[in-house]
Amino acid sequence: MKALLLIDIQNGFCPGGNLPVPDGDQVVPVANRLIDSGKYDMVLASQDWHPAGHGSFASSHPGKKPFEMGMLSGKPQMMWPDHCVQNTEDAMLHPDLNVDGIDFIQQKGQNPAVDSYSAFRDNDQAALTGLAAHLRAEGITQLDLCGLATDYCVKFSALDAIEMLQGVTVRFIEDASRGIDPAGVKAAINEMRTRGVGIIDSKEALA
Ligand code: VGL
Ligand code: ZN
Repeated sequence: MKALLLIDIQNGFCPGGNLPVPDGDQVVPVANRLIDSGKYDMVLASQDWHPAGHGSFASSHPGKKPFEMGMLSGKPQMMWPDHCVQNTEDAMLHPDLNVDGIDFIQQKGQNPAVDSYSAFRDNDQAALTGLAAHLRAEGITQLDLCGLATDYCVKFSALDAIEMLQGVTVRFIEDASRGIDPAGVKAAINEMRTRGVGIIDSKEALA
């Protein structure tokens, strides 16, 4: 059972969105080729889905500017611009993404007191989204991940998949992903590789 997990391919993380990842929209045609390939038994997507006034937003912390560090529930937290607020255009999956080919959407980031980069659990690791249980119940043996952003939500999802889905082969599809910070992307790929994530490109995934 092979599954494809598309991370946060949303307007908010594409050019014109509130937290744009450079060239974020360029993952869409690659993701569509993967979705349409017939190589996957199941296609899943995550969707960053914050309530207005979420605690990861700089605007929720008087005096804080976006991309500064702040604190959230006693822990260091990157202060993000307001993004992916529930039921806004910014939170919608990219309009060119083949959503008809997606079997399951996992929303995350609803708790205003904690951020959730991973599609599997909140950053404090307290609350699970239920995605791991769903994938286990489906009996998946291989999970390929890609999307936005490599240095945040893709990385944390891949590392959680390694930890929470024992025995499942986890692979990161590099050319179907983009990151916020080039140095962060390099470090994220090294960390994923060190922790047992396979680093591949879409050509290999489609082979
Ligand atoms: C993400 C920052 C804040 C992501 C989500 O999808 O990588 N990054 N929320
Ligand atoms: Zn977010």
